[in-house]
Amino acid sequence: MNKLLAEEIYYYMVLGRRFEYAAKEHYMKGDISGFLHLDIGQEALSVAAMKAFEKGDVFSTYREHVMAIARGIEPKAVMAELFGKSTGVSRGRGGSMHLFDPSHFFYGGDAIVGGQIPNAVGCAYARKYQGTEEGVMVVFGDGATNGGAFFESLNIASAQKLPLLFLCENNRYAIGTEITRVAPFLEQAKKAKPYMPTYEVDGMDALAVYKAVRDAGKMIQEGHGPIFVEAFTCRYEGHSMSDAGTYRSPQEMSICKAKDPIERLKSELLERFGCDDKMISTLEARAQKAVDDAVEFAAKSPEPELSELFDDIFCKRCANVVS
Ligand SMILES: Cc1ncc(C[n+]2csc(CCOP(=O)(O)OP(=O)(O)O)c2C)c(N)n1
Ligand SMILES: [Mg+2]
Repeated sequence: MNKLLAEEIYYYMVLGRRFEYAAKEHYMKGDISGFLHLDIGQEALSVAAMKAFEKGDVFSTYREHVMAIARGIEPKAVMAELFGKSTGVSRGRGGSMHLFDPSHFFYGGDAIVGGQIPNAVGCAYARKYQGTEEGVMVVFGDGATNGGAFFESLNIASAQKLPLLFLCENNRYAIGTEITRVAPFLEQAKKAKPYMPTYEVDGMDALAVYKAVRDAGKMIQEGHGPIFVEAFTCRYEGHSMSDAGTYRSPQEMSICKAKDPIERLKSELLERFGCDDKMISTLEARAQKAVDDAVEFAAKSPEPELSELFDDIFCKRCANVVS
């Protein structure tokens, strides 16, 4: 890791957090509707994983705004998508959970918990068949590892030696259900162990995440078959905007926040990479400007045309669709 890359990761983490707070504010003002799942607290994982896996295909969860931005999708296009505007990355048709941009090899955002995992398996199979080297990364939560599709995916990815990096973001909760109430252990990598090599990493440590994902990415690209990386992290906000998060105690949250990934990387930049306070302020100001510009762009952008309502759907003027 060099200084420039560490600074870039810091920039995207600050941008990601401020973007999410802006999204929260505009949700409360009524500019954003539908579901909104914030990534606040999990930025080390979202940013460092994307930076470490720059070339291949990425499939992710619905908690993906920061991943999409770190992947290179313009914050303006992401915010406009949350606002449901025609300038959004999915042309205002997907919203928060369906940020989709093939030009950045980023295929969502999936509202179905774990739905992205078999999709990624299919993509990895195609990539192997085509003989491309980059491989595929799929990001999913701890809760998604309890679904059948997850186990089927481990099985076939392993049997076919697919170039697939399974990245589990274990924030210990599926909405309000603590993972150990519905799984026999905290470490979900144990489920993957019979099928492939597994690694655990501190998901609050951006530099550690970067290294783990980069090493795992190289291994899948060298043809060793799938790999499972589990990153332990913490979401600071409720599951979505409709969750007050009352199932977690103030003590639990303060232990979590004491490991804040942005503060941690900031200390590393200052102490290990020789950054000064001025550089940190410059990065933070740039990040804030990107967020302000994104909000302004989204607010001023037009709504999709009513005439486009039936575009991109299988059913044209169906009887059961109100037009
Ligand atoms: C197949 C399916 N079942 C249930 C839901 C409802 N649901 C939405 S999010 C969620 C929790 C998922 O938790 P996890 O996979 O740990 O991801 P996190 O929200 O923690 O990032 C559930 C059960 C859904 N969207 N899809
Ligand atoms: Mg979870």
